[in-house]
Formats: sequence, C-alpha cells, structure tokens
Amino acid sequence: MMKLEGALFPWRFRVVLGLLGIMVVAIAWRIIDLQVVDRDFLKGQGDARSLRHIPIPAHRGLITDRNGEPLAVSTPVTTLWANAKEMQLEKGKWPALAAALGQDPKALTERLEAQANKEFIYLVRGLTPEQGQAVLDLKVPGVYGIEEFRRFYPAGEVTAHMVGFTDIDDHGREGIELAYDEWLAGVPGKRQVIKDRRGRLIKDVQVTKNAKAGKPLALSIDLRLQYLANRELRNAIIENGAKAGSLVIMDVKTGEILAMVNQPTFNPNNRRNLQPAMMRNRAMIDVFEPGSTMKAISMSAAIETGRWKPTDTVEVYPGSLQIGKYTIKDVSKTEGPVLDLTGILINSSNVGMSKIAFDIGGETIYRLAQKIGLGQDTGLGFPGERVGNLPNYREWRKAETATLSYGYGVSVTAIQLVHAFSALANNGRLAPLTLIKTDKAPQTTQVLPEAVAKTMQTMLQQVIEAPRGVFRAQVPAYHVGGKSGTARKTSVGTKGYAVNSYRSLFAGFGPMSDPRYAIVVVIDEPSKAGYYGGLVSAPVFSRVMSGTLRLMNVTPDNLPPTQQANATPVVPLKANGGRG
Ligand code: 59J
Repeated sequence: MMKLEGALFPWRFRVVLGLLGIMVVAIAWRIIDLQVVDRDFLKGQGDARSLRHIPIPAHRGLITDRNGEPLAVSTPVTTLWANAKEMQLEKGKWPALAAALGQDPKALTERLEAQANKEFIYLVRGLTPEQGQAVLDLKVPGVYGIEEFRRFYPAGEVTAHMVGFTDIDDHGREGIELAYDEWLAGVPGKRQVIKDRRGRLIKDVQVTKNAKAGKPLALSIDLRLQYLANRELRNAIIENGAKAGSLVIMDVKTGEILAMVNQPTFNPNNRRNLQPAMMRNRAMIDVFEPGSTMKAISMSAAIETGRWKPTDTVEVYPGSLQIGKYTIKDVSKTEGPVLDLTGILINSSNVGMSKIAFDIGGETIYRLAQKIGLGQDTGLGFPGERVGNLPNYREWRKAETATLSYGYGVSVTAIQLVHAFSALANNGRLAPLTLIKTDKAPQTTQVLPEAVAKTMQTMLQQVIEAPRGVFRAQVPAYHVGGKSGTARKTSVGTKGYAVNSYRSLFAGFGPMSDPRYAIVVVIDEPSKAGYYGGLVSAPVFSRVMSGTLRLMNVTPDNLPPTQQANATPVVPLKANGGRG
C-alpha cells in the first residue's frame, strides 16, 4: 500500500496541491479585502457612477392685481429630452414617438441622426404633465422627462407691458417679472436619485435641499380698470388711425398706479412674430414734450408766487408775440384782446402763458416742475424706464422761459405727467408712485400750498365746464378737471417740428368734490379727421374716468336736482338686494 501510495502521489502531485492551497488562500484574502477592508471605498465609487443630483424647480410666485386676480401663474409642465446616442439603438420606435409628439417623422429622424452623438437634446418643452406622460409611456429608449414650471398670463395683452414675461428658463425678462425677479423666483432645490448606466431614473434617494418657492406679488393695478383703459385706448387708436398710445390711471391719495396700458400691445402667451414696437411700455419708456398740459404746472407756479390770481388779465392780442427771431403763436383766436388766467388755460394761449412766465421767471417754473417730478427719476426702477429731461439754464432768457412755460424743450413720460397732475388733485401733496399694492397711507410731500392746488382745481374744472371749454372731457354726473394739449412732434429730418405729425394729450382728475383719480391719455400721430387733444384724447379721458368712478363706487357730485332726489331710493330695497 505504501508503495502504491508513493506511486499514486508523486512529488508533482504535492506541488499542484500546494499551489491550489495558496490560490484558495489568496482568493479568500481578496474576498475579505474587497468585502471588508475596501468595502466603503468601492461602494462609494460605484454609487458615484449612478447617484445623481437633479434640480427641483422652485415654484415662481403668483402675480395678482390689487384684488387678487391672477396676472401671472406658474403651472407644472413636462419637458422631454433625449439621449440621441442611446436613441440610435432602437430606431424602430421613432415613428411612434414622432406621432406622439405631433412632429413630422421625417424631420425628427433627420434631427436625431444629425445629432446622433449628442447625449442631451430637447425634444419638446412645456407639455402638460398628461401629454408628457403619454409620450414617456411609449418607453422609447433614450427619451426622458423633466418637471418644470411654465408661466401663463391670464389677462394676456391687457397687462402685457406692465407684467412683462419670463424666458423659457423661467427667469424674468421684461416688466415686473424682471424688476421683481429675485422676489418671485425662489430658490431651486436638489434631489438625489440613482440612475442606471443610461441615465434612466432607478430610484429616488432623498431630497437634499428643498426648493424654496418664490413669493407672491400683488400689483397696484385693478384688472377691471386695466380692461376698461385698454378697450377705450384701443378703440381711440383705431378710430383716429393713430400710431401708438398710452393711458395711465393713478390713485392720487396712495400713489398707486391703478391702470397702465399701451397700444400696440402683444400676447405674452404666444410671443412668435413679436415686433419690438408692440413690446414698449410707452407710458414709462417713451418721452415726449408735454405741450399745453404743462400750462397747468406753469400756472400753479405763477399763483404760488402770490403775484397772480385767476382773475388777473393778460393782453394776448394779436395772438402772436415776437421774441428775437422766434415767434410765439396761439392757434385758437380769442374773442377779446385780453384773457384772464382761467381764459389763458381755456383758450390754451401760448402768448398769455409766456407773458406770465416772463414775469415770474423760467426758474420759478423749473423749480416747481422739478419738485412735482417732471423729467425726474420716479424711483420705480421699471426696466427700461426713461427719466426725460427738464433743462435748467444758468441764465433764463425769454425764449427758454416761454418755451418751458407752454411745454416744449422739456421731455417727460406719461407716468411723470399723471404724477404731476396728482399733486394738484391731492391738494398739493405728492404721494410717491408705486406699482405695488400698498396698505398703509404713504408719506406724502407738500410740493404746492394747499390753497394754490385748490385754486388750480377750480381753474382746471373751468377748462372743461366753461362755455368754450373742452366739453368732450366732461363726465356725466361728476365734476372733473383737466387740460388738453396738442403738440407738434419733433422730427429728425427737418431739424425742428414736423408739420403733419402731432401728439394729442389730455391730463385730468376727479371727482372735484374730493379728487381721487388722475388720468393721462397720450395718442401718438392721429391721422384721421382731427388731431387736437381736445378732440382726440379728451373723449377717451371722459369714458375712462366715467368707468373708473362707477367701478370704484364714487358718489356722483354733479347730479341734476331731479336725479339727485332719485339717487336715494324711495322704495326700500328687498333684503336680497332685489335680485330675484
Ligand atoms: C400746435 C406746437 C411746437 C413747438 C401748433 C398744435 C409750438 C411751438 C416751438 C400748431 C397744432 C398746430 C417750441 S391748438 O396744445 O399750440 O389740445 O385741443 O406744437 O407752439 O412754439 O397746428 N391745443 N397747441 N404748438 N408748438 N413750438 C392747442 C395748443 C395746445 C388744442 C386746440 C388748438 C399748440 C385748442 C401746438 C387742444 O394747447
């Protein structure tokens, strides 16, 4: 037996056995090494290849009007993207994908083949979650979805200039969306997920950072007034064949802008075929010479000096005045050779206004215009907002003095003009402008003595109600005041004023018993029947003021005696208010 064993187990066999033993020990050691000693390191390395951080989009703050009506709303959408490289593996599914996306199969194929080595391309952005899921359910290899938010503007073109819009990445690009971007945007969060080799999501691990939603913002505007203003301005632009226009409604007591509209406008929900002219928020970014509306400010300055009272008279005959090589002309012929101060406003006499300006000095008008905000920064910080220009001369010669007094050589925005008139309406107190709803009473500045403002209110009411006044600005059942203006536009080619292009203006406020709302109407280049501010812009003022006073439930202060009695119902209303 021993011999046999010796023959059956030669030395070679022992060597093999020994080597096998060493290998077993080595493998065992390697197993222990991997599983115990290097375990954490290796697991970390593996996870790093499949653990990803993906952003959680933050919900953008809601923008509303002053009554909570939504103006900009973020809704969840699904964006589909593709790993085009991966998609090459199963081309058979492309036609079905194209059908589900509503895209031309040929175009999609061409695109996917042209970008065959790209690992990230957008297929379509901003689908409803349902539409997105329907495509994902096709399980086309290489097609993935991401959750995003998309902005929608319920009031569309009516609030487009004011609200502005966001870009496709949800960042503010125009208007309030841009000015208040930080407030509205919030902070995106982070989510840790495990993805497989191909980038497919396997498992949600944890939210490492919660998304911080943006904050809501209530604007000062009242959507009802915004609709009213937009409708009336648009109709006037069409009727008068005008190029553009703006309309602003302001609450003179709070400084809040209640409506701000411009024509032309655009649909922020569909921005294809957008022309730059449509996007301009003209009320804040276009400057113009205020023309005769400026006379309300110049006249205030005259009365404030104490040197002039409304009944004082000025000779305006013969309707023109020569100052060196420059002639001041009146457009309307007056009945007599003299006008009192109210008459100068009613007839819009450039000659009369200039003579008063020579007496009080250009600087006196300049100082009030500056205090009242003309050609000054509004502090609103609206994107693209213009400051305009109020010139101050070291020496006020007659030409400069006259020109400023009736509104030329100075440029303002519509919002500055409404602000200036708001001070007259609010008994000389100027409330800072705001586009955001305010709850507490603002800190006002007395820019004009109360008595002077009240005198101006009476005169501006006469401008509308006197026999030769701007009757088209009258508002049924209310007393209102204001001033029209017709200004030749400066033209680039002619080195001066154009003969046939005008800007029709009206600025006013009401109700006179306790002025609360100021309105400015700007109509650029009316081209039909007429172009006078009193003809083109005054009726728009009348309709918008009328609607505003009614919507704001302001008690009429100018009812005829019979109607006055009927204003309080004699028959008591039923408990349900008479509705059924
Ligand atoms: C006017 C001007 C241009 C600039 C003149 C309007 C001047 C002037 C140089 C001629 C039409 C026109 C600095 S008009 O606003 O006086 O609103 O209902 O544009 O006078 O000196 O064919 N407004 N308008 N003037 N320039 N420079 C009157 C008036 C005004 C009206 C009507 C008739 C002008 C009553 C204007 C209105 O008050």
